[in-house]
Amino acid sequence: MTYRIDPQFIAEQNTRAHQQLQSDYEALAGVLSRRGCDIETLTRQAQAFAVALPSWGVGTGGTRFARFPGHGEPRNVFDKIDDCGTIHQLTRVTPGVSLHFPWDRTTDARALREAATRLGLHFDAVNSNTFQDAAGQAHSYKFGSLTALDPEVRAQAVAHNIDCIELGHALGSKGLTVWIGDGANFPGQSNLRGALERYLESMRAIYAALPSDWLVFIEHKLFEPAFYATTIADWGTSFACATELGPKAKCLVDLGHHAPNTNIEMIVARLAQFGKLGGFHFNDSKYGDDDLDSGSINPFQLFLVFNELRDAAGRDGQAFSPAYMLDQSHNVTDPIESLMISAVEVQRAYVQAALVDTQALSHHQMNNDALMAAQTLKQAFRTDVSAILAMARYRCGGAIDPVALYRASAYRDHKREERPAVRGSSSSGIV
Ligand code: LRH
Ligand code: MN
Repeated sequence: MTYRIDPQFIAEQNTRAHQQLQSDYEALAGVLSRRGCDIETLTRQAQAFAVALPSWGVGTGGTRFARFPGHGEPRNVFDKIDDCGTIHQLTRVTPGVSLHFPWDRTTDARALREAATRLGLHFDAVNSNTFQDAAGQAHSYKFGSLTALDPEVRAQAVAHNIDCIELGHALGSKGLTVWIGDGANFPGQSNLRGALERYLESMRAIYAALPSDWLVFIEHKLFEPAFYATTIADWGTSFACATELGPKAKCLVDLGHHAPNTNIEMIVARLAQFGKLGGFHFNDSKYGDDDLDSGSINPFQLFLVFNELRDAAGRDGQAFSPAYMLDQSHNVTDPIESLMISAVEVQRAYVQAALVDTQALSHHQMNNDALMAAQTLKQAFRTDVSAILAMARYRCGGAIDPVALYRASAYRDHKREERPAVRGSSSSGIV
């Protein structure tokens, strides 16, 4: 039996915090009603919001320099699902888990699916991995995978992606995310057009293997591990390829995969306008692909992304349902705490964007009143919606204060007992 936080303990902890929450909630209700906003509508929207967890994010992450594992690290995909279950139990906003193969490979898909279902979880898009050589692999990806010059290497990479689709299908997933590190470190090392032609040839084979109700997400990234030219380096290349491949191919925006100061919210608006915005890997960064906690460095950017998503949803209605996923690496915090806080920060940006007075905004825009248009957005961003987020958790049986409750439960200590450290194990994925 693995330790689970007792729902009774959650109820007891919430009882202590509920009175304060109720008064904060009523105070916010007053502020919002003066703006013509109904707090109950916003709370229902918050309850309906969801962002998927990265299975590879519940183990301690690291860099190329070092990784400092914590206690009670997940040892396999079942431990990872266990921790994802606890994050959803307390936040009620993360019912989906995005798996990564071969890191999460299992021979018993049924048992894994049942374990997830018992924890109220389902599987979101799965991720292939042709940026590392797996044990026993016939051909190396040192010089690329889907773009490799050697047709046997490309065939191996295509076969791996089709294998991910089959395993994902058995787990109830409906999407495949393809991020490749393929590229060059020297000018002249590879023919840039040739590489992309080989990429499209490989992706057509993967696309042909997609079940009818599946999507494939193309994830662009400016650099790393390639440091001169990356084959799928930006949204333009991703968009061109997704358009070339067909309606089941969409673009995935990882917030950390752009040059510093890139206007990511405008990329979101563009991809949404042309019906190719498939999903997100939310995180934050200061310099490169830092994979820091969402909203921890630039929460205004996260808000502006959701402001564009609000605009797109207003235009495209139900047809517009991008996949929301976190993709982070937790090197110095307890991954469970970071993922809980990050999921709530993404939910916060979503609710703040719903607070935008769209009538006033378009009025100021139509009158070229730049200052008042900017202030209209800022008013929504400056609104502290914490009471709405906490009430949404409370009404869904979660924790009013997830991190405080998690620490009070001593969950990590219980896992330290259950999961004796395995020296040198880095099965969780990142480094
Ligand atoms: C690449 C990336 C990709 C994942 C990997 C874990 O940087 O963002 O989404 O496969 O991180
Ligand atoms: Mn990513």
